[in-house]
Amino acid sequence: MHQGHLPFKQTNQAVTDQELIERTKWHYATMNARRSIRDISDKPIPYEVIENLVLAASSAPSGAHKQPWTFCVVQNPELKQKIREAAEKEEYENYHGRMTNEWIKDLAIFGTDWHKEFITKAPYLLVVFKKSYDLFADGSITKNYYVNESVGIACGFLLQAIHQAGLVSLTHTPSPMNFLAEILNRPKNEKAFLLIPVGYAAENATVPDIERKPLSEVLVKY
Ligand code: IYR
Repeated sequence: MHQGHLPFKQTNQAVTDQELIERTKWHYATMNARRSIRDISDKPIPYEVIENLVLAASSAPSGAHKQPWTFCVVQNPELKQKIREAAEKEEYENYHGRMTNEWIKDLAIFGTDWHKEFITKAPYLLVVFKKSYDLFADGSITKNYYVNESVGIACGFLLQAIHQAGLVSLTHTPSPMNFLAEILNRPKNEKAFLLIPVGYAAENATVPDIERKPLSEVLVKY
C-alpha cells in the first residue's frame, strides 16, 4: 500500500447491473428536476442546514486536495442590502450597454433584468470565493491548482445538495463582482466566483419553458 494510504471501503456498491441501471435512472430523474429559481421565498431556514450544505460542497474533489474555496454565508439584512445595491448597479450597466444585443436576446426567455430582489429576499446568500493561492497569517503563500475546475465542481455539489434538500438556488454572476470581496472584507487571495441565494421556492415561482439537450447532442460514443 502507498505510504499514508488506507484501504478504500465502498459503502454503496450496487449488486447487479439491473440495480445499477435503476439507481442511475432514479438519480437522473432527481437531478433533472432541479431548476434555477429566481422567485425565492423569505421563509427562514435553520443555519445548521447551511452548514450541512457547505460540508457537502466542500467534499468535492480538488487539485492536490487543496480545497481552494471559501463559502461566505450572508444572513445579515444590511449586508444583503449592500450586496443587492452593488449588484444592481453593475447589472444596470450590463443591461444598458455592456451586454451585446445577441446576449440580451439569448436572455429574453428568462425574463431577467437588472433588478435583483432575490438577493435581499432569500434567507441566505452563499458567496463562493476561489483561492488561487493560500495565504497564511505570517504572510507566507502556497500555490493551489486547477482552481476554476475545483471550485466549479464544489459549486455543482452545492447546487445538488440544495436541490436534494428540497430547497432552491440560483447561480447568480453579477459582473464584475469584485464588490463582493470588498463588502465581505475578504483577504487578497480570494476572488468572488458565484453568488448563490438559497431558500424555499416562492409559492408563485415560475420557470422558463426550456428543454435540455437530448443525449444525442451531448454524448459521443467511441
Ligand atoms: N448576470 C446577469 C445576466 C445574466 C447572464 C446569463 I449568461 C444568465 O444565464 C442569466 C443572467 C443577470 O444576472 O441578470
